[in-house]
Amino acid sequence: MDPLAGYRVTVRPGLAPADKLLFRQVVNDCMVGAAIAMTDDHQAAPTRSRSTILAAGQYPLYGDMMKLYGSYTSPYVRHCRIALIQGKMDWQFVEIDASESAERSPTKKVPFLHDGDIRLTDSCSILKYVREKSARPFFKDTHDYDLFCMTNTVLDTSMNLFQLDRDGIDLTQGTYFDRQKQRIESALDALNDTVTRADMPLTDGVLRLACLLEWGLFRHRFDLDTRKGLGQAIVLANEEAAFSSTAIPQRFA
Ligand SMILES: N[C@@H](CCC(=O)N[C@@H](CS)C(=O)NCC(=O)O)C(=O)O
Repeated sequence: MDPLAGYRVTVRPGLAPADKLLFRQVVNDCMVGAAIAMTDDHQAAPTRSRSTILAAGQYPLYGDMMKLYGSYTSPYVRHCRIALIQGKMDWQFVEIDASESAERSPTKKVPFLHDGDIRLTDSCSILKYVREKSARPFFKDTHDYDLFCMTNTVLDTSMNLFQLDRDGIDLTQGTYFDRQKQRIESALDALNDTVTRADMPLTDGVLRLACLLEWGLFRHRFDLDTRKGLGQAIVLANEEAAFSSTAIPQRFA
């Protein structure tokens, strides 16, 4: 008889049907001996085999676990992953594509987070939730918050132009497109000398900036050749393991 048969598994009351389904699939996988991921670093997720789980007397209650939905390329999702890793939270990363996010989130964007009955639809609210839950500060001061806001403006603008570009829209036509491009360049110039070693350990403002910069370089949205301060900000950010371990995997290049 399978040693897991009859194992008592409790599911939180009010669990969403989709989560119940996922939970059942994981239990079934476990019963037939599939390896399952159990780590807070989901990028390099090692797996534990069923025999290891049985030997350790552990059974993962995935259905109850906090879930972050998103992609490995999104800078917004990356910032949330960093906060979850830094907070040593018990969580699971669920990789989804644009059609799934369009179905599962009212904003049709990633990230979104499910934790029991809690549903969050934006990286900002997710960060606040995770920082509070892990008793870590969210923004050192007003200056740090402004750094985050300005970075977010560049990020949202760059992301919109990136998506329009991908759809084949001609971005050379239109004064509003010009204004968007100027906004990115002038804000990057302003951000160039904002980050120094004094900002270590990394604040959420600096983390946001570093997530934007690595994404922008990855997607060839801007270059930093004349912005040495921003290059230095990336170097500083990579001293933090939670940042370097969440880099955009090369398989997406
Ligand atoms: N304000 C949102 C922005 C998130 C966002 O723009 N996510 C992108 C992926 S990097 C997305 O889902 N875009 C899909 C779309 O715009 O349709 C947040 O901070 O979470």
